[in-house]
Amino acid sequence: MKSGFVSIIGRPNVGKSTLLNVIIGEKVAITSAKPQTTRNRIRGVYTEPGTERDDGVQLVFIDTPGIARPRNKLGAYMTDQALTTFGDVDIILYVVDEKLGAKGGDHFIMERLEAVDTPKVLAINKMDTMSPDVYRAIFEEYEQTGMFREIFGISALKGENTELLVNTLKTYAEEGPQYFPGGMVTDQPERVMACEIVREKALHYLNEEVPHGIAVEIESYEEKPNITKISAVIYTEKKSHKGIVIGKNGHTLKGIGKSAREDMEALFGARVFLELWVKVRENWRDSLRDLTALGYVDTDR
Ligand SMILES: Nc1nc2c(ncn2[C@@H]2O[C@H](COP(=O)(O)OP(=O)(O)OP(=O)(O)O)[C@@H](O)[C@H]2O)c(=O)[nH]1
Ligand SMILES: [Mg+2]
Repeated sequence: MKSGFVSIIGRPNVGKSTLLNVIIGEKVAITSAKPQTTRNRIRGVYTEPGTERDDGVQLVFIDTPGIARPRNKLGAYMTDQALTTFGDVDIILYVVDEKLGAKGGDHFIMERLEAVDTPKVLAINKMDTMSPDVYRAIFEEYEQTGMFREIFGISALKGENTELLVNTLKTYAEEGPQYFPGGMVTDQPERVMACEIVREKALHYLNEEVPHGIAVEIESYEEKPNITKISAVIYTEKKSHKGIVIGKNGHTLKGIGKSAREDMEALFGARVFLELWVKVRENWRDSLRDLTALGYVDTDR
C-alpha cells in the first residue's frame, strides 16, 4: 500500500471544502458562499484498492479553516487548525482563486509556506470564472516564486481537472500503512455531521454577522429502528440574533430545519425527526469555556 496525508489550505472562501467533496465523491465538508465556513480540520479519505499489478493508494485529505487574521478566540483556533498541519503532512495543497496579494493574507500564508520543507502543490481554483488572461497572470505570478512542485488550474465546482490533480498527488504517496478502512470516507461521527449540516443551512438562511456567531450542539441523538431522533440547539452570540434565527412566525428556523433534515436523511439513509432550539450564549466566540464545550479546542494534538 502507498499512502500519504495532504493538507488543503488557503484563504477563506477559495473553495477548499468544495474541492475536498469533489475528490472524495461525497459531501464530507459543508460549504457556503460566506467566508469562514469550515471551523475544524476535516479528514476525507480517498482510497484506491490495489490490484494484482498495482499497489493500492490511500490519500488522507485534511480540509482546514481559511487562514485569516483572527478577530476572536474562535478565529485564532481556526487559523491555528490550518497552520499546524504544515509540518505534519506529506503534501500541502494551497488553493487560491486570485492574484497574489489581491486580498490581505496571501503574503502571510506564503511566508509560512516558505518556512516549511513540505512539498507544495498549487491549485488555482474557480477557473470557470476566469478569462484565460487572468488565469495566466495568476499562474505566472505563483510560478515565479519557485515554491510549488506543480501548479494546476481547476474548477472544484465543475469537477474540472480535479482527477488530474489527484493523479499527481498520488505520485507523492509513499510505501506506508492504510490508515482507514476502504469504505470509510471521513472520520467524523454522525453527530458531528448533523451539527455541521444545521450550521450550513443557518449560513445559507442568515446574513451579515449573524451566521458567523452561530454554533450548533446536539442535545440528544436517538437511533430507533425506523427513525433517528435528533434534538439540536442553535446558539447565537447576541440576544438580538435569536429572533433573527427564529424569523417571523418561526419561518427562518423552519426553513433551516427542513433543509437540514432532508440532507441528514440522504446522508444517513434513514428517516430523521429533527427538533431545533435557539439559545443565546453571549460572546461565546471569545470564551474559552464555551469554545471547549462546543468542540473548538484542540483534542487530537
Ligand atoms: N464558480 C466557482 N465557484 C466555486 C468553485 N469552488 C468553490 N466555489 C464556491 O466558492 C464558495 C466557497 O466554497 P467553499 O468550498 O465553502 O470554500 P472554503 O475555501 O472551504 O471556505 P472556508 O471554509 O470559509 O475557508 C462556495 O459558494 C462555492 O460554491 C469553483 O470552482 N467555481
Ligand atoms: Mg471550507
